[in-house]
Formats: sequence, C-alpha cells, structure tokens
Amino acid sequence: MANKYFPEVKEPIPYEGKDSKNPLAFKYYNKDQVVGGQTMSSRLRFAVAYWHTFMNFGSDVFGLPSFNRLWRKSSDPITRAKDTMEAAFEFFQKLGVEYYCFHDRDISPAGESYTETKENLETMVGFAKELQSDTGIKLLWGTANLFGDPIYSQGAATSPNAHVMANAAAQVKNAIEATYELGGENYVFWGGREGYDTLLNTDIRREQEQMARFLNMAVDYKQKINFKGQFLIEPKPCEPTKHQYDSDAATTLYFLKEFDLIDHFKLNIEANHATLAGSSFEHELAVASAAGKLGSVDANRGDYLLGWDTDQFPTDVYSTTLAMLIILNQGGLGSGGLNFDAKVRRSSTDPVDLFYAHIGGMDAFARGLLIADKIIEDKILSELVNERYSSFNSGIGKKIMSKQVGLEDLEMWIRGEDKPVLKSGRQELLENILNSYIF
Ligand code: XUL
Ligand code: CO
Repeated sequence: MANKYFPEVKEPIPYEGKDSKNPLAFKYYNKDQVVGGQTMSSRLRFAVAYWHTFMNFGSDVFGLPSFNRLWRKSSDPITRAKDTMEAAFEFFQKLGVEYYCFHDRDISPAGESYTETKENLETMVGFAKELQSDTGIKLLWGTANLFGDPIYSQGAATSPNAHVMANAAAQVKNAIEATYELGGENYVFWGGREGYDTLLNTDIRREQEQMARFLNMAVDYKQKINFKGQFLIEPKPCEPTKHQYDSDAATTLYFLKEFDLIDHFKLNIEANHATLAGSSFEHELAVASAAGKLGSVDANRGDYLLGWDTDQFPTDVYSTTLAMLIILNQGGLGSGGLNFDAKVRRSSTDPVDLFYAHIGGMDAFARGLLIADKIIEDKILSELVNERYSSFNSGIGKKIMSKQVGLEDLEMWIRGEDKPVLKSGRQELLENILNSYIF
C-alpha cells in the first residue's frame, strides 16, 4: 500500500470497538461483522466523494484556499491529476472503503479545446482503471460537472442556448462512457444549474421539456452502449439557482412520471438537500422509498442555523438510525450506497482531518445500522404500525381498498354505524421506545 500522501496513517484504519480512545480507529464500523445476515460493508457500501476530499482546498466566498495539499504541487495539469488520484487511492485503501464517486472534472482537468478535454478524461480513466484493478476499489457512481464552467451559468440541459445544451450532452455522453469503462454501478444527474433565478427571463415549460429531452437522450445512449448501471437523479431545491426543477423527491418523481422517464431512474437522496427543501432527510428517504425509487444516498448534514449547503459529515446517530430503518426496511440500496458528499471545515487544515471526518461518518452510520437492525428484529415499530392500519385488513376497510364499494355504498353503510372510535397514535411512547434503542 502506498504511503506518500497520508504518512500519519500507516495502516488501514482498524476496528477497535466502542471503548477505544484511538482517534484513528473505528468504534462501531467493523466491516466483516454480520448484521441481519450481511456484512456491515455490504450493507453500508460507503463511498468517498472525490470532489470534497481531494479537490476542495478550503476556499470560501470570503477567503482563499486554506489547505495546502501535497497532491496539488505539480504545475503540469495531468501530472497534478495523477498525483491527486494516487492520493485518493491511498486514502481509500487506508480508510478501508470499497467505493468512490466523481465528476468528470474532479478526476480530469479541462483542456484548451473540447478535444483536449476529452483526451484528458480518457487518460485519467485509463489511470483510474489501473488503480482500481491494483486495489480492488470500485466506482459507485460517476457524473458530469455541468455547473462549474461559465457556459453553464444559465443552465446546461435547460440553457436558453442550444449550443450550450449540445455541449452538455457531449459532456454527459463522455462521462457516462467513463463511468461504464470503470465499471461504475450507477450514474448520477444532479441538476446543478437546471433551474432559474428570475421568471422575467424564463419559460418554465420549455426548460422542463429540454431537461426531459436531455434525460431521454441519455437513456437512449445508455441502452445503446448497454450500460447496466442505475441512472439516479439527485434532488435539490436551490443553490446554485434560486429554484431548481428537481427540487425534492416528490417533485422529481412527478417530473419523471410526466415525461415518461420513471422506469429509467431512481433517486439519490442527500441529507443537506432535504433540509434545504424545508424537509427532513428521513422524509425525503421515505418518499423515495415509498415510490420504490430510493436508489442511493449522499450522506452528509446541514446546519439548521445556516441556510446553505454546508455539506458537513454526518454525526447525528438519531438521524442515521432513522435513515437506516428506511433503507433496511426496503431491503437495502441495491447498486446504490452511502456516499459521503461532505467536506471538512475550512479550519480543519490537515490531511489527517479527512480521516477523522470519514471515520466519524462511518461510525455514525454503523451505529445507525446496528440500532435499526435491532429495532426491526424486535418488530416493535412494525407491529405498532401494522396494528394502526388493521381496520383495512377486513370488513369495510378491505372492501374500500379492494374496490368493492364506492361513495354511495359507504354512505349507506355509515348509517347503521356508531361514530368511529380512534386509537391513540402513541407518538410519545414510540419516541421513548426509539430512544431506548439508541446507544
Ligand atoms: C451538490 C451535490 C453534488 C452532487 C453531484 O449539492 O450534492 O455534489 O452530489 O453532482
Ligand atoms: Co450530492
């Protein structure tokens, strides 16, 4: 195993159990431990986000980069990209994750021309392929950065300029190809600037149709090259645009249904996007899951006191427990996983902070998994929920849901009945039960 960029971490991070005081050890994440019939690693399928971990240098709108990364020293763009990728694979191996995710522009620099940019991507995909086969690390998903280049400032698929849309289409074609070439298990569409800032210059219907057409072309191409990975859409309500067309799970599901794309996509739900939508992580997961469309998760958290996408590492065990309950109840994420779309704070300047951050996130989800598994095994919540709806299992409830009766029949039926008697919803008891499981 290489030992160039993270010399503070000599060995892969060990599991030492909850009493360990070693900051470079897992307290709960024990990858081979079997939970509910499967190993923790196969249940959690953690991935590292290339952009935040290797390509974020700590700048913000007020200040310059605060991280001085050894892997960014070369003045030659391709050497710099290769050094970065070597650092990335050293990090993946030392952390002990099996997956990573990238945007095309994270792994490979833009060139002076379209052709040079494409060649750079091919070079870097070749290099990634070697490193993947040397280490056994796999690609959870790839995506295209359709928001950084100023040509996308008025949208990519939804740009008012057809030339820009064509450029985005070419970029997505190449990014799908790169993902396919690297055995990526999914491909993500996050509509970075697919939205609008003012209605004064915007035709919403036209832009939605453009977005649908764009996704349709991507589906056609996927089928043409026989890419078997899952296509995912990642909802987000705002930032960078004021209104985004894929603002939350329900809106995105409706959009996919309206434009006949629903069979080709699932959703990638991100915690901080859910809270920006004025919702909760678990609500967004539950809405996607209820539709049979929860495909993958961007694991992070926001800060309720800040109104933007802070992309912090998840540490709240209550939240990871609720998330894992939904994920386990739908039988896992299939080809999806838990991608840490999260970055260390600007003041966490050392490369070793990247380890602390990921260890914290992985332990928080491992705890969530252990707790959720126990709650499911004890059947406490599921029995209470089933009991709550039991009036639909027989009698008039069954007749309603099996379409044997309509409004008139129900009006007749109600005449002979007393007033309905409701059972308590028991919210406080259930909250106490949940807390009694959280350790
Ligand atoms: C932006 C975001 C992206 C997507 C991939 O908020 O979450 O990093 O995950 O483009
Ligand atoms: Co994300």
